[in-house]
Amino acid sequence: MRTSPAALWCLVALLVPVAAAAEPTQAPNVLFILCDDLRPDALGCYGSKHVKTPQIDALAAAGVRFADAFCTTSLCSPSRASILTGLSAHRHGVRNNFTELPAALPHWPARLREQGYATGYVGKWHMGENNDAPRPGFDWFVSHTGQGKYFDTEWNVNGERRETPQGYYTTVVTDYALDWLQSRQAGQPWALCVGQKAPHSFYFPEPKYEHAFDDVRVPYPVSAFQLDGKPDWIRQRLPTWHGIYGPLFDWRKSFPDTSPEGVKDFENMVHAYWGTVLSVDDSVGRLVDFLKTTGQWDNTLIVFMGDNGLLEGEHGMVDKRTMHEPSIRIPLIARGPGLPAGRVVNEQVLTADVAPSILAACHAPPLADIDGRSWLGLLTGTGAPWRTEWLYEYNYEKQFPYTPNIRGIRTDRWKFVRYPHGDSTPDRHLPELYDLVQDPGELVNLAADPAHAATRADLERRLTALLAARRLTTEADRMPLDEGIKSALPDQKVR
Ligand SMILES: [Ca+2]
Repeated sequence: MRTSPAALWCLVALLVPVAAAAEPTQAPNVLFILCDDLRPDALGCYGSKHVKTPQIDALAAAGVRFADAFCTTSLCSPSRASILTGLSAHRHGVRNNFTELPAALPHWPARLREQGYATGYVGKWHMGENNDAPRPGFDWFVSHTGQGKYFDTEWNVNGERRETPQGYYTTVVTDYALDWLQSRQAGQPWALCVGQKAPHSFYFPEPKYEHAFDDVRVPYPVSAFQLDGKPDWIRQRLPTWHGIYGPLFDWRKSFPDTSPEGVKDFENMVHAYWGTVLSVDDSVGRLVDFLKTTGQWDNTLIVFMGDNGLLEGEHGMVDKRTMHEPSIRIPLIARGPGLPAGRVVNEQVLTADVAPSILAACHAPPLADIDGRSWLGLLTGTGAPWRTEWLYEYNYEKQFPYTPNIRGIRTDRWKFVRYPHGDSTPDRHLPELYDLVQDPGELVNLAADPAHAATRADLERRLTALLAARRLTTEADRMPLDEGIKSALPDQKVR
């Protein structure tokens, strides 16, 4: 049967209002959940064989899962500042874990507050080690100093009182979040940030999950024993605070331990890390239940993510900071009005993209002159061409002398990593070059391979151009002097 042009026009006319009605007409609420040091592969929806996370998996199924999401500095405070402001570390200035987020910097919750949102932050803030006072941009701010504790943390409740509710951090932070959500006024949109401590070290699961993985064997990864051709500092890191033969965040009492039997300490550490994630999944379930039972599920944007990745034995390392894949990969899931369901995005998205994306989803004015881009266009196929390369930066920390300065570039296929000395003199560490398509585990460093000299030269040039575009010439790119990898343990107060 043929359809006449007029009939087609009528059909289009009928469809247009339906399509328009699908667009959200009222400002969506925002529930933002930030985990600390969460590896994507510690979640079921990112392929974990052992960690069951049905609540988080359900969010991914109902929304968008970003398969290639990255932090641009793999460290808590710099990454958190990028997520809030849309800026890279060299621009927001939070370049270590002891720097306050500059109060004058615009960030996405503050922008939503200007648009009439009620804004709340509960949980780990961790920009400004000893300051638990309320920060600008939030109507309600409940946090603590430093890392907080898995049990019985002392909280500063909105600058009004300090209290120490007994119990497990993940449960307590969810209780606070639900208290605030229950007190919302009908008709006013809200944005709530929930800063989870989990699964950050030192890993203490909730008692009911202490033995959840007793039957799972966890060997050291293959890459821990394939360090030939890698820069020397990687071998030097092995027995330190951030190496697999070191104390493993107290899971090993006698160290360094290079014995094969020492893997049992490593296995216990990973089990505990996974255990803390199970409680995060329970927390997500409670928050989602609340939204559904109060009729707010359909009009709430939920963004669930981690602040940085984590090495779990890869290349002989624990902790993060480096530019290797497990250190820079983060989980990122977004679900809400106007977003597709069951979509997996493979473009490289960054921590700095979160702020512009949330603001765009809320139809709020964008933050000016930022480094990140909204990924909403990626979801609808209407955006401009997406980035194909980006800059990674990390600055040597005297308090944690286990990782050199890093300036690196990651393209869709290649990764090139330089380790500047910090005084504009030529690099003293061998760089790293990986073909991420042929070698996703980064086992073979191609930096010194003559067959890849042209690729290395091209990536060096592109990295220099990325830096220069941000006015980070060799002379202008200030960073600490690399004092080398050291065996000393970090100060107890900052671990
Ligand atoms: Ca972190």
